[in-house]
Amino acid sequence: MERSLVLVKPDGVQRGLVGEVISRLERRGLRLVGAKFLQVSQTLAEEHYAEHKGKPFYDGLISYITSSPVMAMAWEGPNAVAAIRQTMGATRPTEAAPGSLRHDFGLEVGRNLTHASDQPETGQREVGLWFQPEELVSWERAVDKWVFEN
Ligand code: IDP
Ligand code: MG
Repeated sequence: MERSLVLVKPDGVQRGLVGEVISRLERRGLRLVGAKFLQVSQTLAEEHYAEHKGKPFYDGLISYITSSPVMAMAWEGPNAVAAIRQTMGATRPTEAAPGSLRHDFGLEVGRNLTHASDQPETGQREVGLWFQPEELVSWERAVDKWVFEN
């Protein structure tokens, strides 16, 4: 089953949107497999955002993600990565589709509320970076057969 890392970033936590994010993902039919609330270390932030090192917004991005606690989660489902990125909306809130989280709650790219993995392989890697294997729960829901075709 495809997995994605989802972060409610410091602005989302400070604005009381953790429940909103979880609610939208649950409503979509995705299955939660791990969750923790943490203050992100400099090391974890740099590893997580390694692909952006050297970009003009990199330093601001690292200070943003380490500025206040985040809610880190692992979610799974068929096409989980694409589904979750669609629910979050485009990186820039003013380009995000109406009804998406970043559209409905955001204005600026540097305060865009959430992170979600961008490819299935990234999802595997990022879930592995943020969670120990024993922190992830494999489970089934009675409703799964009504949400997942196979
Ligand atoms: P994503 O979060 O939608 O995957 P990425 O391009 O991977 O977007 O960028 C990572 C994060 O870096 C974005 O979510 C946003 O917080 C921040 N970011 C991206 N581009 C800019 C920018 O031009 N200015 C400020 N922050 C940016
Ligand atoms: Mg990204």
